[in-house]
Amino acid sequence: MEKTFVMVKPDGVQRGLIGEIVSRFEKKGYQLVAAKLMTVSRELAEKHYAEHKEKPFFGELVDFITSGPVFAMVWQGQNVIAGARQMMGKTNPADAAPGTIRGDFGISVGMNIIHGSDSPESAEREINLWFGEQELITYDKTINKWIG
Ligand code: FUP
Repeated sequence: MEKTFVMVKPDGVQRGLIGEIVSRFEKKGYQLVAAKLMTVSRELAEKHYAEHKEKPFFGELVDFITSGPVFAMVWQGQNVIAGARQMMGKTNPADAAPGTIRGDFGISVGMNIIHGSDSPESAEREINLWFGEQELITYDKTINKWIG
């Protein structure tokens, strides 16, 4: 089953949006496979954003993502990589449609609340960068063994 890496950025954590974001992914029907609240080292930030190394905003990007805790997650489901991107909305919240996470809660392109992998290759790279294999939990959410 397809997996993707999703992260609530420091602005989303500070604004109390972790629950809202997790809730939207749960209600959509995706399955949470891993999650952790963590601070990000410059080394990890630079690796994560390596494709933007030459961009003028690279320094600000690394400063921002290391400025406070992030909530890193792995979500699983059919077509979850593209589906998560749709739920997030366009990179610049000014262009993101209402109903998307960035469209509903974001204002600036630098602080746009959430990250999600943009392709199967990025998803694999980012999941391996942010999580150890033992942190990914496999469970069957169709079995109701905890209730009734
Ligand atoms: P996304 O995949 O939607 O997160 O967007 P990108 O990979 O293109 O950009 C990564 C991050 O760089 C964005 F979340 C915000 C930041 N960014 C800027 O700060 N300025 C820009 O002009 C473009 C992106």
